[in-house]
Amino acid sequence: MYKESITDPSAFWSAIASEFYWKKEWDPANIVQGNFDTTKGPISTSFFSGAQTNIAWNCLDAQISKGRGDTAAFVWEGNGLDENKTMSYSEVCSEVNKLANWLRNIGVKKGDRVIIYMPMIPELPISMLACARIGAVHGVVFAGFSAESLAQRIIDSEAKIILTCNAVLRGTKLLDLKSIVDSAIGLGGDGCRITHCLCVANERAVPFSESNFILERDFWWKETVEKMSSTCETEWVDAEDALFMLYTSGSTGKPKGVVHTTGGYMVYAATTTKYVFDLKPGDLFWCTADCGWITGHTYVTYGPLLNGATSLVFEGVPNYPDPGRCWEIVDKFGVQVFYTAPTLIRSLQREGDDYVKKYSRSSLRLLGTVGEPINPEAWKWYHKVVGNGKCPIVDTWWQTETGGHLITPLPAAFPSKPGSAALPFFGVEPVILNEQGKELLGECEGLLCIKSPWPSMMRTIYGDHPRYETAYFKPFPGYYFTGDGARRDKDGYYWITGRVDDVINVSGHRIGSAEVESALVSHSLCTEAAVVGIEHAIKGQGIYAYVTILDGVEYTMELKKELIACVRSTIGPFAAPDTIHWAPSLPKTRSGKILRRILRKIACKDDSLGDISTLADKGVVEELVRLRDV
Ligand code: 6R9
Repeated sequence: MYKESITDPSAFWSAIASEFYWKKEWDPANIVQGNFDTTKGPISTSFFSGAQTNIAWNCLDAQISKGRGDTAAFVWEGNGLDENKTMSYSEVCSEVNKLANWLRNIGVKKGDRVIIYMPMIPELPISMLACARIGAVHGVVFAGFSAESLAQRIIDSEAKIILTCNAVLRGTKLLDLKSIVDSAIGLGGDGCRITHCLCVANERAVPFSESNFILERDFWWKETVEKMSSTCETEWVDAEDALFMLYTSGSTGKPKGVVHTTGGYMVYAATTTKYVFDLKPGDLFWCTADCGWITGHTYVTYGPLLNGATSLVFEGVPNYPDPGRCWEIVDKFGVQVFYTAPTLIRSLQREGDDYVKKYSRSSLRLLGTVGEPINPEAWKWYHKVVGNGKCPIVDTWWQTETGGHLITPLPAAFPSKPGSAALPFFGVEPVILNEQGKELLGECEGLLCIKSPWPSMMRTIYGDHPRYETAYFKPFPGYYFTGDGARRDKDGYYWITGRVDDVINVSGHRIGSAEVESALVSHSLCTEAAVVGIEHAIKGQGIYAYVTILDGVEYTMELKKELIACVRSTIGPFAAPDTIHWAPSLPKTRSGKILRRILRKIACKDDSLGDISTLADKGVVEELVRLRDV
């Protein structure tokens, strides 16, 4: 199948696409189009050009018409042990239609952006599907982002509608989401165009209260949406119409609004879910990712439903009430396929095997990982202890930009190697380039690029196509540059070595060092900051920040705490630096460029600093080493 997908992508993808419902067929002469070379005109990709479809229809109505109306679409497990509910495909379809009708009633049209800022409750994927039903573009913002980050995304997306929830309990922590939304709207000032805020009342977290409600802007879900009709006319959209946008961090500047379109994304999300997770209708699949990240889009919401499977949505945290929670849930519902991030595996491994062995886990038949390289020790523990040595592991490499898995094992189809993402998925042509952009052959190590379009690749950055070209295609003309390094072994297996740019991967979350730096210097006493990623036993990478403070100001514990608090409130708690290192000055070249390579070495206590001849002032390094433990 792989060979066929590369030699004749049009035939390959159109055969698969034929299994979905299309209101209008594609133009057979233009099934796959793409240009990755800026010297040959604008970068563009299209799949199934001319066709019309609707992904919500294919996720819901198509399944119902195949007799799956009573099959569970979502099994929801709340934060507390006794909170759960199952929603069938028919029930989800009704709820999606009610919300779609409400959105349409208040004037939301095809192409309009709708921001979703919600915890992992069924209303989150339902909101995504309701937007898709009417052709609106959803922009989910992870509910761990601060008011400031949310405001930035509201402004950039020019959204007029926000869907949220008053509050949520995660473990024992209460998150007051509605007040974060209120602050974000306030912070947005004139740049914020929000006219409607729809709020789910989560009375499990806090009692029903309207104290902060603003008349004509704020609406309770249960008082408005519940009253709408449960049938809704589907908006048929072009295959290349935008389905959603999702912000992700790059190495420079503000987060990028990655835009995905409908047809190619639908076909690819469904196909990867089917083959990589071996998922069949009615199977119970649990992807632990939050819908605020790409993994939650493709493998909590769209992929499982497009396959008629049941997707488990978990509101809580894996260590509450104790570190056995995941396996308790697996046994309670009979989860067959479990997909998570290496950071979670490592943190549970540290708690010992007893929490795992307490549960049978006999329903599990396949395990997956995503988000960061998995170290072989964690891989082996996952395989041996969690999977009882009988479940294949799929280590799936992909990105927000790629929409779905690009390099991944296919379970039991070929031998796996702990720590390797194995081989490219159907239609994917990876290459490894050297720094000069030359393709390396055979066994090699270098920069990971992709040389031809695949159906679910991002089509643009919202409002900034030039940035799309500059960030991903200009570095190596003719190739999509992933920002990752990789090694290819003698069997053609890929081993992802991690980011080669200034993106830090903390617990599988992408954080741009530039964003953390700008949050630090927003503190009135911080004049300069340089942030690097360093190895972290549980999180994969941790954030190490060098800060220069105003001359004459004393560096105190208090100030250190304030600086960390500044990052928490500007970006979100997950981006808080692990270490703050006082730096009276930073190592720079004569032209003023910060030498991060040296900063990384000082941070991980590797004092073989290598070539420091480009340094303008060598004394700076000695001083930083001296101040390391201050
Ligand atoms: C899906 C997702 C993408 C970055 C990517 C890479 C890292 C993801 C990986 C992996 C090694 C894997 N990454 N999966 N590294 N092995 N199996 O995580 O998207 O949040 O955009 O992050 O994550 O560095 O470039 P996103």
